[in-house]
Amino acid sequence: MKKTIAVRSLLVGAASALAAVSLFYSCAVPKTANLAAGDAAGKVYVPPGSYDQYYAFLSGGYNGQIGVYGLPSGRLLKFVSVFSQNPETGWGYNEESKPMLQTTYGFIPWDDTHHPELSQTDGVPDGRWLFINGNNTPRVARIDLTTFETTEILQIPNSAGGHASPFTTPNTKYIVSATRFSVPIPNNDVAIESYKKNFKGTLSFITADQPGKMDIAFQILLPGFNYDLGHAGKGPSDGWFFFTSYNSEQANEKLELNASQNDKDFIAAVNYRQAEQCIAQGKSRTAPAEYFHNVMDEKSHQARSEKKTSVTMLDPSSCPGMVYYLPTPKSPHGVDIDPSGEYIVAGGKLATVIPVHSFSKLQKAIADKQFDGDVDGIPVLKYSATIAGEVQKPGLGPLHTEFDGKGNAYTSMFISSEIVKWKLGTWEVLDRMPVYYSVGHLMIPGGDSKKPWGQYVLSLNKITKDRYLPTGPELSQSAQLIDISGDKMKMLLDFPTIGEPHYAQALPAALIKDKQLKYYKLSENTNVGVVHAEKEGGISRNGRRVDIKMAAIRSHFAPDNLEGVQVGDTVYFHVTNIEQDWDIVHGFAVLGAENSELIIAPGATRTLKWIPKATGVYPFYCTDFCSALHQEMQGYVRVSPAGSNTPLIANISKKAAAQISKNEKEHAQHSAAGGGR
Ligand code: K7E
Ligand code: CUA
Repeated sequence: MKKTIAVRSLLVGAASALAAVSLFYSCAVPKTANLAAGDAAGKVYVPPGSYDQYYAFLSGGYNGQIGVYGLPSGRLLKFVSVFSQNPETGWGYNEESKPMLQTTYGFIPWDDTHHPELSQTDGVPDGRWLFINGNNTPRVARIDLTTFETTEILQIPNSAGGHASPFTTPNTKYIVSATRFSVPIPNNDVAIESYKKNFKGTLSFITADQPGKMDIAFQILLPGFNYDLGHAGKGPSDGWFFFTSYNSEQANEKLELNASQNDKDFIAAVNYRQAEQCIAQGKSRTAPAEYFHNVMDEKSHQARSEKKTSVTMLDPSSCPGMVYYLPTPKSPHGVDIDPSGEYIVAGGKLATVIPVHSFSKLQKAIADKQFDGDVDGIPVLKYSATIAGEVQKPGLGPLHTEFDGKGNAYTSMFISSEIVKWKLGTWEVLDRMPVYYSVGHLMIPGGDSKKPWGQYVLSLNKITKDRYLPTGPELSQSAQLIDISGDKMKMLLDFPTIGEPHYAQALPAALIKDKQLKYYKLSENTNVGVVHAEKEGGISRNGRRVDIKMAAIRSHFAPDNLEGVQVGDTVYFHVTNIEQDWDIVHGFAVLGAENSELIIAPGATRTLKWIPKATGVYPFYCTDFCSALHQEMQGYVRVSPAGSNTPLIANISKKAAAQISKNEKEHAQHSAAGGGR
């Protein structure tokens, strides 16, 4: 709890720098500075009909989704619905996907996503899956990169603020999640003042290499700091994971001031192989923990939720050699490991340098017991024993670092709004590029992996102020594409993003472009409401529940006229798109429905729940312009009073129905089989 003058003046310095930058925004910026001389347009131009070179996956931040953009053009290709309901796709509205958003807090239709992370093989993005974290209700999700659909969501128990997540180990054995907010574990009713005594942090290691089977492999219980970001070691540091923390002061109020007192906070260096060994030796315990695991079944297109009730918990005191603390200035944010696996780069939000630890020095410091005390039994290593170097005068507010694979590092500077290029090993600053404005993360395709594709860096900016046509008080965030193929950075392109792109990942399009699923096989569809052909459509009643099975095909629904529904029934429209053709998508919307439409990929089934409240005739129609006769793709459902005797009819006029029932009677009399519908 020391309050030094130096700390104060640094804080004031940062604050006044912030004010200066704010002023800077509104007037003096030469808006076309540092453009690649004349040829920038040509470098990002992707002619009509041609493909972008990279897929980039940008977190949507507080919209809870992922935006997929092409690079270098910056064209938006798709939104992947993850933790948020999305009316554009029906995600979280249709009955099939609702269980994906189930948590111990109930059905949560929203989250705040921060960090997309590609799966890796031998430390290189492999194009199998993309993971992303839910920050508010701690969760991790898996997105299948053949369908660009979320297929699995795991809730993280004993956690609050799943921010340091879901960074992967080099072969995707584990992804991780750490508590940003320490909380009582298990959470319970205690005085907030008892923070230092009762609040703890957890690090979760999540098995990730088997689709449909994500689970908490183990959790590590740590002192009650704020755990912020993480990255796995690779090469020589493979088997280790590094997490930044701030608030080593363990303040529980006015953190802005009270968590900025200590000159250094910590990076937690975790030997997860040691953790595995301790578990094998029976040194862990089973702790109660409630959490949901939700999986979308590929064949039935139906998500299922399973509630789990315990986790494997490791206490550092019962597993010596598992966790060490590396003192690191000053409320560090990002921690990034260079492609060789030797350097551990921290971003100290309020630091005046970029500190870089050395993994080999870390190993030696542990062997030589170069400790500087401990925190709750966790050894603290001497700063001088692990530090490899400091980048001097890098700029203000270093947050995150990516690498180009050619020995250079690029660090985002939030306060001074720039990207700074520096050299690994000599720590000298090589170049600076102003960005507009207040960059958070930055991203080089593969830039956190063993083999970066070091052609571009994308600056992910928080504030756009005067950069675009103004749109009221709230403006978009933005991305800026910078060419890093030469000695000097060249600004190429500026494009707005939907949502706040905290972090992003990208890979060469060639890795996944030809693996895309074009349609779901109808013959393999096992949804309870599926129809494989038009003639299987129909309506049935079971008490107050009515199930309508429908086929959608250019350009009609079958059946398309429905009667016998009553006010207060619970009606399920199960609509199957029976097309077996790429990109022929149908929609379904019914007048009076209280949630979204359905959007149905070829070969898939989606179900809309509807409780009609008043009698009448309600039209429904296809919402996705699918053919020249798309406007003809419609139908009606008649709603009669509760208890009425309107017969159940699907697609059949009364006259025809009467004729059919007459025929059926005759058939029955002749002991022949009746015609189905
Ligand atoms: Cu720096 Cu959430 Cu990764 Cu945003 S975090 S910037
Ligand atoms: Cu089907 Cu429009």
